[in-house]
Amino acid sequence: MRKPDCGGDSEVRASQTSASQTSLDALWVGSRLRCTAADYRLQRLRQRTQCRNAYRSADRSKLGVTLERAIQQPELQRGCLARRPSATEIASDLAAPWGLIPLKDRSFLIAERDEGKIVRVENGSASQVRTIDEVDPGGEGGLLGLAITKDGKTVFAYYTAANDNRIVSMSWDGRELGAPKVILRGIPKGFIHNGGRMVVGPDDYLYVGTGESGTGRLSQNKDSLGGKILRLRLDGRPAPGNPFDNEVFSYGHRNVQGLAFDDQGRLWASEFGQNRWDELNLITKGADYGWPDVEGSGNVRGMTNPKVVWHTDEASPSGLAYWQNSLWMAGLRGQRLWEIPVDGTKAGDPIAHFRGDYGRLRTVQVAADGGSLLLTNSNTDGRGDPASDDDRLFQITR
Ligand SMILES: [Ca+2]
Repeated sequence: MRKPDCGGDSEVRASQTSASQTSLDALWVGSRLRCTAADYRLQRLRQRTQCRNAYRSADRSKLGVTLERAIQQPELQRGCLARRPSATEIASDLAAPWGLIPLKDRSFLIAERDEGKIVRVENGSASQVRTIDEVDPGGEGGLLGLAITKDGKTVFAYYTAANDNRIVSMSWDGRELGAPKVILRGIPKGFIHNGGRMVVGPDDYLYVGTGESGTGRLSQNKDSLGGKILRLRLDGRPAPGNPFDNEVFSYGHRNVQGLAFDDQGRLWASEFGQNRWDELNLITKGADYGWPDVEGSGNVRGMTNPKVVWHTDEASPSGLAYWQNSLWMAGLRGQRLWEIPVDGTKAGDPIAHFRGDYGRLRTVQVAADGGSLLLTNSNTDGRGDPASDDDRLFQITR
């Protein structure tokens, strides 16, 4: 761990000062680092990279929220920490939002998991545009991911039905969603691990993250749609060139709820671990990502290791987006937005943002104009501790 340069006179007595204390003199405490937040004043850390390195190394050493709070002080936000994102609430009182489509007119389509409803959020208020009657919510299932074609005319929805998980397509004219048409059925359904994330790739195919529905052996069964990333034509048929002559694009996954393409067209996926290791994977056609034989990294021939792993209490990742040369991953149990800098096929040290500020975080997407991120929390999903105005949609800028 690199030690931040706190200056020669910074060996200040540490104490158990509350994280909520607003004074810049608030002390933050670590087992190896002892200095005051004041040491982070801009005159001491003028170099942005130096400051970011200090922050990262402190974060990695698990010094806790106190340092983060200190860094959020207004005086410190200017200058070196101007790279820290900020969140603005743009809608509230959503019900377990899951899929999210940012539209060009700055409105949003949002899937409400347990209601089976797709709502449009416009100027801060939500109105219903479609209910999908077949949705059979329960556990982690319900109306999950949404995706839209590049021409903006077709919307896809992934949901849990009575006996399976399904994908439908609907026409979209900017006001109304047409009748849903099932384009794929037979994705294994479970009380847990239903996957559900979808994205239309740069190749105009629909990529779908699924879950093994609580039955680990499905992940290695190439004839099962569970525990996979699927690649489909927009009418639901397997994409040409798929490795196993079916819908499967990659396998050995446990529960994929995050998919994002980077600016070079590489596909990244976030995946829930079981007890120890959540994963960020770089996805290649036909590769085996290890589950259920390996959780996290292992040295098993023929199995692909993740690029980054987290303890499950720090992440439990759902949504994933690529923005400003980083991947952004929403943590449910981890209650933070992870930023993972990307350099080619390499993933750098993750940086935590908004730790605990908004509770469980479900979905993160790039805005239609690319200028910001959209983020939802998920405290009304039965596992959270909702505030009176949860769940909410935030715009993230920096
Ligand atoms: Ca794996």
